Amino acid sequence: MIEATVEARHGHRLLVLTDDLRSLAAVTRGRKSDITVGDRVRIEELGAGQAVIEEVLPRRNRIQRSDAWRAKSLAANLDQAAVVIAPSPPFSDDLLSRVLIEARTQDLPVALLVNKSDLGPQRAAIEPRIALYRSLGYEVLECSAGADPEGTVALMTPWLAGKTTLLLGQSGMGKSTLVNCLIPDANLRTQEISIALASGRHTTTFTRLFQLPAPMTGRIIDSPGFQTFGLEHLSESQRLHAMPECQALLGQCRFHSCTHREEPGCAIKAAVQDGRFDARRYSLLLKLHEETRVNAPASWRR
Ligand SMILES: Nc1nc2c(ncn2[C@@H]2O[C@H](COP(=O)(O)OP(=O)(O)O)[C@@H](O)[C@H]2O)c(=O)[nH]1
Ligand SMILES: [Mg+2]
Repeated sequence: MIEATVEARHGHRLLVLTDDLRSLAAVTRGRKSDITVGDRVRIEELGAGQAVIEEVLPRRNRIQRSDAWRAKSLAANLDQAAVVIAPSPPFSDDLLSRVLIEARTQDLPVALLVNKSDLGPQRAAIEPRIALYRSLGYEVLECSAGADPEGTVALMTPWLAGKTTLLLGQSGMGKSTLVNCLIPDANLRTQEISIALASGRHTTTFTRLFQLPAPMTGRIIDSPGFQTFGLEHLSESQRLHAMPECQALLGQCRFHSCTHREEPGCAIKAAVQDGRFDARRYSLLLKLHEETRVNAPASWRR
């Protein structure tokens, strides 16, 4: 048996990438329903490009999103993530913040990748919103994957080197354009993956891992654009700890059981009132608490 990495998955059909970079069609032995892209697996090769997954190895980390009913894994065993945003179409601070919170709960370094910086006036208009994330300590990278592919490759190559990076973002931000400028045969490869998984679905609806072509090193995992990003699998405490501006304030409220809503002596509300805590981020914090309180059975939270 040898080890491999899950490259893509559609239902019970998978593709795995061996360490010598052969892509094999694989099925699982037994029910391994939570297997996800980036998982390390032990496989038995059957010949003719086929394999059986015998075992899923323990994962270092995993990015998930959830709704009221279930959590869905996006990818595992990551070194870092980049959230792609752009001046146009409009990006959502709500979605961006949710991804940043999920990444932080997994101790995953995450950067904002601002694409389409060639859109001058529109880029200038979003600067105050980006400055907020910079002030919270997030790394901000900037590129124009469509307008300046060479510059984008030059910027991204050292940042991606030797690492497994998850790319996330709303649709329209330029994620496919970015992947295509880093990996010239990405479209072809995506078609091959679609055929191998016999998904018959639109090619961007599943997550896939790409080995970056030499002289680049590292891997990127491209994921479909999302319109919602539920965090109901996280506890209230996990979410608070994952918001950088909460760090210095946690434990400072008068009441140990403070819910940061109406209680007197709430350190977070005081920080909102004197401008140390951004009011939009405070609204998000309350919204996340509300969603979870209403929806989630605590049983499946990690
Ligand atoms: N102006 C500008 N447009 C871009 C840039 N990168 C991508 N686009 C355009 O943005 C649109 C969405 O890009 P796409 O890669 O499909 O976005 P995805 O949905 O995130 O995969 C396309 O029309 C691209 O041509 C860029 O750097 N500058
Ligand atoms: Mg796309």
